[in-house]
Amino acid sequence: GALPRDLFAAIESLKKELNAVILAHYYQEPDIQDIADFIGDSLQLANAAAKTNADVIVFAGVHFMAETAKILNPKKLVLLPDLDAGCSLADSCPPQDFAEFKAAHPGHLVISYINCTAEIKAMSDIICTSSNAVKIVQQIPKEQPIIFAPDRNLGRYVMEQTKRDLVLWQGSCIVHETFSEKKMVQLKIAHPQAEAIAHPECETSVLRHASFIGSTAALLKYCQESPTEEFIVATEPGIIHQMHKLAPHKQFIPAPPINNCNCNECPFMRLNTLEKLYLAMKNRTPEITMSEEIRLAALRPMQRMLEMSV
Ligand code: CIZ
Ligand code: SF4
Repeated sequence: GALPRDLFAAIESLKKELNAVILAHYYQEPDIQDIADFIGDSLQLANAAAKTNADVIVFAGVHFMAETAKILNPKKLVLLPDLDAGCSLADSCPPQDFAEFKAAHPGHLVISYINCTAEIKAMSDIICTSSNAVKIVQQIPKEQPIIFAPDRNLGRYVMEQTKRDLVLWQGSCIVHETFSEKKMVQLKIAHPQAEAIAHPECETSVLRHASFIGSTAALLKYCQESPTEEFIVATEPGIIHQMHKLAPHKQFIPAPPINNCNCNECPFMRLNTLEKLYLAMKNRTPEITMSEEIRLAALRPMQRMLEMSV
């Protein structure tokens, strides 16, 4: 059928009817961020999902994040506006291959970045995020060998920060690997007052030009608190919408990708649209489901992260 003229109003009314909460990631398009009840990075959204009293969680993010919400809320209906909103990083770690990798490294503790599927979480000992990865690795005894999955860039960054050797699964994010070192340097020359900031999923060649490296939440906080007026931002540019809101007088320049494309936008995140979000709520589908066996196995390393992060 035809879409309502005012999608914002229609979504608000469905929200009341379903007792739903809309959680949106910083990389979602601005309209979706503006209608959300809560905006955050994957960990903040997982925490919001764990605390909500709503009956329905509308998850405007990618599949592994909605799965994380379901792991924490088995009784709730978790809707994802577009089921094809996957993640190149999560997909770079297929469960069967990872099982073989684990078997080839007996005695290793498996620490996985939250950007992975429920199956990979279920094969892990501890989950981490880009905010707590360094702190979690530092709590593991030095003699304990560790596999770190799936992001090799975050893994390499954690190795540098902790001075520990980690066995890295060679996965990566197509978005964070598109930033061009050369263009970043040119941009810094053109904007000598600007400070470059980056997410640790970026490659070393980009990270070395950043004066601050952190999770999306840490980057947002940094822009607000730093006296700098101008920033070059090396992560998905959706986050700049919140940067503008938190520091309206400052300038934010998206770090340039290798080609003249908008390929620094996450194509998976951007599959979600306001229309699809409305339709998901109206039709109560597509919904995230998983077996109870996988859910419980994936929950255990998530709980371990929460215990280790206090
Ligand atoms: O690259 C991503 O998907 C990130 C940084 C997610 C998150 O919220 O940490
Ligand atoms: Fe996955 Fe990268 Fe997109 Fe994040 S930005 S959802 S890691 S593909």
